[in-house]
Amino acid sequence: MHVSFQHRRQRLLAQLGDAIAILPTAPEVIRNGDAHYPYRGDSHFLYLTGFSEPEAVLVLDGKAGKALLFCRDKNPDSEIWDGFRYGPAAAEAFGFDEAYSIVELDQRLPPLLAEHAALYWAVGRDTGWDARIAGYLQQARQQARVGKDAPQQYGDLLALIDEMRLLKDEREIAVLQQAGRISAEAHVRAMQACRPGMMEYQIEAELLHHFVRNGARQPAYESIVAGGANACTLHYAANNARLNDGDLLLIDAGCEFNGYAGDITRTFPVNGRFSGAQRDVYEVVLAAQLAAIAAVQPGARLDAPADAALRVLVQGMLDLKLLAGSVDGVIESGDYRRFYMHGIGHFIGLDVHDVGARRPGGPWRSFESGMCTTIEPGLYIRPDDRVPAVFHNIGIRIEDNVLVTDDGHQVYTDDVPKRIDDIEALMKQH
Ligand SMILES: [Mn+2]
Repeated sequence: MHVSFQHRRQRLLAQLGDAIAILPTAPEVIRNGDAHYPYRGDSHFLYLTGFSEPEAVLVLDGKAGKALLFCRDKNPDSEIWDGFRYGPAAAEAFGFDEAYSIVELDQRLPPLLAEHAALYWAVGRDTGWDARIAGYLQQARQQARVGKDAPQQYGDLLALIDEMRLLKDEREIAVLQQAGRISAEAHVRAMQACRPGMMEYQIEAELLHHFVRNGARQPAYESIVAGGANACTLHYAANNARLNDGDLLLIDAGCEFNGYAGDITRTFPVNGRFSGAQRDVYEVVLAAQLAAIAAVQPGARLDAPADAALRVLVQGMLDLKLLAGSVDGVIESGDYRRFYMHGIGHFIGLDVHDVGARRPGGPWRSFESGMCTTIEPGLYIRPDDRVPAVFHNIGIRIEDNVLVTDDGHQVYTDDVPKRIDDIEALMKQH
């Protein structure tokens, strides 16, 4: 299993040439008192190591072509309380060339830096490591007086890793698909459980239940379970209102499975039947989503899905009399932002909003096989005298996760229905 992590480190080492790179994982974070938030390692670190313990640092020695891990020591007393630690035996288990105790980092790093002319790290991320690395550099320069060089060139390590993470490898695709499958099943469970009178958090519980049961201990982000008007709050997270007969329910939720995120949104009627007005708005959003997904093709520009969705959404806004004018005029003026005020989607991977420059150096880049993106148009109609009252408080978003393949794309979150007939049929069974 560690072969793919080794392979990624080798690919990065090849780019580093004679440089050295330092990559710490994320710190543990106190929630309150002496209780911690559930620990989650740094995504870049996890991508290159698969090593999920805190207090660990990866060092890539470009000159020697070696990957070194600094990690917590074995500690029988601590392990009684907090569980197993690999200790430096992690070297063999995870395929590092060498592994050392984290307490040796301060002493081993300066002489190692003194061997290299260039240094890469996560420059300027405000993690405390800028200052720490400045200290190591100072010591390395002092050692340079006795006949060694210290790094004189510095680079942003994350920019290199971001480019790698942008194109998912086979192992990542398999894990993403599993995260997508579990997330989709959880949405099905939520649709089946939903009844008028329930609380939003009771539906959230259905989602979390399915995630955890399937080995995804955490959601990839705070679940949005938004009934009725709450759906018009884009990042609604209170999840504590009652679900009313006749309202829609918007759920934006996905699990994190083996470090990888799922991110699905569905909107469906609390009572299982769309009203006429809900149906009209829903069909516009669904048509926009399908048009955007169709535009996800290798070689197509990254902004093609946004353009495709926007034209459909704006035509729908005109047809529903939310706005007046022409499609081009409304796009030009930006008036559509009253009802559609976010982007079409984002890359997805280890981070739910995953890394990767969309316009490196200016022009849009194109889709390539192995990229993974969400497609999530929406319409949010707050009460407004200028808008037919029948549409007030309708908020609809439909989101799927899409993998770019060699000859097109694959929507791998479609185990949960999104066509009106299919949603109503599923909810009718329950
Ligand atoms: Mn999303």
